Amino acid sequence: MARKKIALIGSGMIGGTLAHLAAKKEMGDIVLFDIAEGMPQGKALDLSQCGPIEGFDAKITGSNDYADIAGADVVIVTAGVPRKPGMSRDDLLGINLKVMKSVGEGIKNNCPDAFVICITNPLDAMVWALREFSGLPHNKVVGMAGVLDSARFATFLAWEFDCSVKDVNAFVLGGHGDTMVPVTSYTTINGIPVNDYAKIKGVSESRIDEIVDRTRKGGGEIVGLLGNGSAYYAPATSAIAMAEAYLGDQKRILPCASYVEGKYGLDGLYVGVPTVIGAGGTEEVIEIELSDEEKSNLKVSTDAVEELLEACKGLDEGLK
Ligand code: A3D
Repeated sequence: MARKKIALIGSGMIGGTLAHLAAKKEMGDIVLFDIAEGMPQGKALDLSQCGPIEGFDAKITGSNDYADIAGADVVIVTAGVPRKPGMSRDDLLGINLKVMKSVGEGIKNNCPDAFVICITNPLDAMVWALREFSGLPHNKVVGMAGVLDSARFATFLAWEFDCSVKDVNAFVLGGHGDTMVPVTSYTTINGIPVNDYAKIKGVSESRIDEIVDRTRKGGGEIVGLLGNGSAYYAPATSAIAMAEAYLGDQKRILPCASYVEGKYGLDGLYVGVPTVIGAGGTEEVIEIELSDEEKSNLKVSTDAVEELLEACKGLDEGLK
């Protein structure tokens, strides 16, 4: 059986980390694409030389030509600019929308059967734009955010309870911004609802609220500390989990920015919801019962995404 082909559009901090992880896991051969000349080729050469030490045979190449992503099975998009301290994700809208146009067209012309995972911010609007520009079906274009946001929530909870991260199943819904909705009613410590476990461990409700707040601002905390650029290790790890779910037809239920039509009272919007990922791409959006407070928090978050999308559609007209 031929090896799978993974195309990484954008070979910066996340792109390079994605390539390393995908090679180590031998997910397939890897093409690093970027507009910066020499950089993807240099990273590909450097990463290839990890092969003899780490024992992988994945072929890694760098390119500035979209023809080289032809026939890719999975495309992960990080092309664009990341945040600088003081910038919100939404500040990136205009610049990254133009980038999504060229990337979408590159995918449409070279690998229209791929499963496409978008990471570029502002995420919920960029995944919508990428779908529009690529013309791929909605079930083959998805955004990575919820896996990362849930991992941040799980990390902070594991630290608080001094328990294994393996036992924390954390759940975050909504847009990838400060209005995201960490859902405590579906968050468990090995099956024990987090609020019950907090009582057992003597952790106050207000402390859980602080952890929820830190999760919402988790990306900004790292931007502030790095001083230049944004998080890349955990974002790359999250997208790799989604790519593996697709390539292995794993039917995992992962929180992703999926196209929601009809469920959660939404009508044609990309936003973070629990999604089954298998060989069919995003195969199903799972609609869960929410409390009134969670519903109203989700509404605030989806309203913010809708507002951003309207701004995006206005700019999009200018690109036609
Ligand atoms: P960075 O290291 O700057 O890499 C981006 C790369 O994109 C650079 O190498 C650029 O040369 C390249 N690029 C720019 N324009 C184009 C183009 N038109 N075609 C191809 N390549 C291009 O950034 P990064 O890897 O740290 O972050 C990438 C994106 O991910 C940014 O938009 C971040 O905001 C976003 N991000 C999202 C999350 C989520 O959870 C959704 C988390 C972290 C970062």
